[in-house]
Amino acid sequence: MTETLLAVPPVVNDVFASVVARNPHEPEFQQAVHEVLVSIAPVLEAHPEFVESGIVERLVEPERQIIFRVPWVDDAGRLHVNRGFRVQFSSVLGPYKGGLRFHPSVNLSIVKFLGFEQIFKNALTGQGIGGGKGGSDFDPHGRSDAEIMRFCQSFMNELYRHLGEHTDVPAGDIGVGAREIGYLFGQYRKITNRHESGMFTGKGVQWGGAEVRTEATGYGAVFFAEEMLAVRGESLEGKRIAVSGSGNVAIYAIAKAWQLGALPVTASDSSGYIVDDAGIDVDLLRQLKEVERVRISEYAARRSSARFVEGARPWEVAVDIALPSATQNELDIDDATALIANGVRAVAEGANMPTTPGAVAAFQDAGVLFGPGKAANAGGVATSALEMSQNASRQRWSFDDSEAKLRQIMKNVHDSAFDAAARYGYAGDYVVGANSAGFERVAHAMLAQGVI
Ligand code: NDP
Ligand code: 2IT
Repeated sequence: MTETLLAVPPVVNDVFASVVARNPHEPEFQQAVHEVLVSIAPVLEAHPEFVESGIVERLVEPERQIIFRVPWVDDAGRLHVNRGFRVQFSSVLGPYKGGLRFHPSVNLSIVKFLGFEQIFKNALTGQGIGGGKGGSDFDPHGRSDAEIMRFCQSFMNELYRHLGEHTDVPAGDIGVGAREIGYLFGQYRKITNRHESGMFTGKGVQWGGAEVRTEATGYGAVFFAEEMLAVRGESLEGKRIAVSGSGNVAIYAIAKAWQLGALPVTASDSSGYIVDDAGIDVDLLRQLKEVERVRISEYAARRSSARFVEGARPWEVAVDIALPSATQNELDIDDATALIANGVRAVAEGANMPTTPGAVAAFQDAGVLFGPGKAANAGGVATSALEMSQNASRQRWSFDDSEAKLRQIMKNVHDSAFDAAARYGYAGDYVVGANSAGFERVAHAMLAQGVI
C-alpha cells in the first residue's frame, strides 16, 4: 500500500505517506486508511476548512492506545502470557465504542484498522458513539470454559480502568460472544463494585442485554443487501446466497436470508466451506457452532444434501448474492472474478474489510452492487447503541420493536451512503458514500470541538 494517490488533494497523499512512515508494520491499518482517504477526497475539496484545521492528520492518530500483559494459567497448570489491546480512536461523537476480538492473528495493525473503521461506521448510524476496538492474540479454540473464564478475568483485571458507560463501551467480535461477555462483565462488576449495565453491550437478555443485539449484525447485512437491490427494482426473493463464516454474523445473516425468501447455500470456517443446495439448516449450524463448537465439516457429516470442501472458500459456488462474514481480506480478486463470472448481483460485507481493494474495484467495474462493511454491518453496533439507551433509561424494548428500529436504521444508513455518493458525483458507489457520510459527521464535530 505504498502507491502514490493521483487526482486527490495534496493533504491525502501527504497524510497517507506519513501514516505509512509512522506505522510501517501495519498493513491492515494502512489498507483501511488508504480506502477512507481516497474516498473522502471530494469532501475535502468541498470543505477547505477541514483541511485547514488538520482534521485528517488528527483522525489517523488514535486518541489513546493501550497494550497490556494478560497472564493466565491453563487447566494443566501451565502459565500463558497473551497480549491485550484497546485502541481508543475517537470520542468526538460519544464514548469509544467497538468490539473485542480474541484470535491468534490479533496485533496492533488489526486492532487499529478495526478501530479506524469503527469511527466512520458508528458516525454513519447517526447515534452518539465514538470509535474504538480491542482484543487479544488469545486463541479460544479448544479451551475449556474454566480457561476462557480465567483468561477473561485476567484481561479485565487491566482493561477495567479504561472502561465505563461514559468512557469506553466494548462488545463482542471474533471469538468474543455471549459466554466471554458474561465473564468480562462479571469481572468488571467485581472489581468496580458497580452494576454498570451500560459499560458493555451484547449482554445476556436476562441481565441488561438488548433484544436483537445477538441477531443484529447478520440481520442488518441482509437488510442492507435488500435496500441495495431495491434501488434496482430487485428483491431477495428466490436469490441464492453465499455466506462465509459460521459465527455470530454468518448464522443470523443466513437466518434472515431465509425469512426474506432467499436460499442461503454456504457457510464456512477456517478449515473450509460447506455447500448445501437444499439451503443451510440454521438449527443444525447453531447446534454445531454455538453448542458443540466443532468444525464445519461436521455439518456435511450430518446432512446428506451438503458437502464439505476442505481448505477452500465459498466464492466458487454460483450465487446471486455474496455476504462475506468471516474475517478481513477473505475475498480476493480471483474470488471476485469467479463470482462475477457466475453472475453475482450484489455483495454486502457482514465482516470488516473482508474484500481486498482489487476485488472491490472488480465488483464495481462489473456493475455489481457493493455494500462496504462500514455500512452493511453497522446494524450490530447500532443495536449496541440501542442497548446503551435501554440501560440508561432502565427500559426493555420488545424483540419486534427492536427489529423494526434496526430495519429503519439500516434503511437510513443505506440512504445516507447512497445520497452522499450522489452528492459528490459518485452515484451508486457505496464505498465513497459510506466513507463520505461518516467522515462529514465526524469532521464537523471535530471542527466544533477545537484542536484536541
Ligand atoms: P465469530 O467468532 O462468531 O465467527 C467468526 C467466523 O469467522 C468463524 O466461523 C471463524 O472460523 C471464521 N474465521 C475467523 N477468522 C478466520 C480466518 N482467519 N480465516 C477463515 N475463517 C475465519 O465472529 P463474528 O461472527 O462476530 O465476526 C465475523 C466478522 O464480522 C468479523 O470481521 C467481525 O469483525 C465482523 N463484525 C462482527 C460484529 C458483531 O456484532 N459480532 C459486528 C460487525 C462486524 P474459525 O472458528 O475456524 O476461526
Ligand atoms: O465491528 C463491529 O461493529 C462490532 N464488532 C460490534 C461493535 C459493538 O460495539 O457493538
